[in-house]
Amino acid sequence: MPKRRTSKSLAAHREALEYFPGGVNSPVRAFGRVGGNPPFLARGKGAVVWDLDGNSYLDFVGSWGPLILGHAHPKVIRAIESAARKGTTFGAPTTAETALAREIRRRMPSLERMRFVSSGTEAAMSALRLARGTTGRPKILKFEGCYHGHADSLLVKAGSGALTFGAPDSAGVLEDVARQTLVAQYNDLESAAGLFARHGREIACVLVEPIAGNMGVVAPLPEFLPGLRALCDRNGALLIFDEVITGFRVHPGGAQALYGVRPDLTCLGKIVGGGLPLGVYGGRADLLAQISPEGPVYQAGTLSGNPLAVAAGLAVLKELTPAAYKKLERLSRKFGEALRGEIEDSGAEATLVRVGSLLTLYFSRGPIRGFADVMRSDAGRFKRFFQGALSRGVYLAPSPYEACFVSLAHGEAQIEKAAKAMGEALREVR
Ligand code: KE4
Repeated sequence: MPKRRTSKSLAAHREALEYFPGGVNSPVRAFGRVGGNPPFLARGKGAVVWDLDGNSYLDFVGSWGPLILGHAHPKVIRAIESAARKGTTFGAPTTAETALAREIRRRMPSLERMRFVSSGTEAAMSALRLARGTTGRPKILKFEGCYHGHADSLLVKAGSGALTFGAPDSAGVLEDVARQTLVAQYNDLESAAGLFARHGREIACVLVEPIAGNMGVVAPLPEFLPGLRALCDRNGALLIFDEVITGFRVHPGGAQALYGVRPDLTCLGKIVGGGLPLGVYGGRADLLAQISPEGPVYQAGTLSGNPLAVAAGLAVLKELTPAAYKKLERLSRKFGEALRGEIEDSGAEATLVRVGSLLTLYFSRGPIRGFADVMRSDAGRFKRFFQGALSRGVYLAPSPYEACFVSLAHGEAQIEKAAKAMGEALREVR
């Protein structure tokens, strides 16, 4: 394999380390899970990114999900330019925000009313506050391996076996806060039912990624999401779908449309901002009426509903036509089939999980149903596989516990080339 030139990225990382922890502005970018120094990216176009040293890569990170149309889509760039010429932010209402809300609700009717924020973290933390504020209950129930941004209540890991309460998963998160977060096992209704049996009347909400994307991709078992809906209804708790990854990706109406389960509240991010900072939380009108200034639950944001992010989001949603989803599924299926062929030919002990254009390759036998299965996969082999793919010009998510994303900008030839390169990398780590 030709050795990648890396001197400019190395120098850039060295300087960035003087300013930022890990030299990065979000931890996973530091390549801690895969070793080596991260390429500093300089430009992206379509499915390709270039680093400072001029190396090009087929990009399957897509900025962790927003870039369903690929990098620098001309219609998105034009929409941002045109909005910017009128001013970048007002801190006042604009009709563009209403237009985006109209488009969101047309696709996801469970968002009867909503509020724009600037990140998925803000969306999730605001939805939690709304759930607690409207139910008057202190506890929340999440699932091990699911990630919902970095609000204190959500940086909580499963307590030790006996403990049903969460334990802090980060320094700085108070025990008292973590204790209000209950942690169940994904795809295990019994574990959620058990926590409701012990804490039922204290649980304000269940917060779940309807398709897990932050322990790697894990699909919901058929009875899981309907079962959570029933558990919440029986116990007077709210069901919150975190569709920051899945919203507008796995179906025009998100995972809630794909699986036919209507949550009380939904969190959105990534695609909805078209690659600019925008998050959304929304749902039942009676709940949103409790949000300030109409109700007692406070939430605010200087750049909420920012005109540039709203313009970019509108431009992306406009391109997500039924034909676009058909094309995305065809490309993603082709990629999945090619990768499964490479796994078979290589004889590697590996399992590919694909849900739509979300994929993760696990270095273990399947099935991959939840956190325990994921933890059995070989992170060391993933690390070598990742580096092998990168050296062959394929930029995968730099962690075994993340999703890779196919975009509408990926061409058939690029998909084939990537699968072949990943097959070669597989054979090196068999
Ligand atoms: P942000 O605050 O990063 O916009 O969104 C938080 C979030 C909420 N919910 C889900 C399901 C998410 O996946 C995320 C963020 N995803 C991560 C990686 N999977 C973003 C990448 C990063 O942290 O740098």
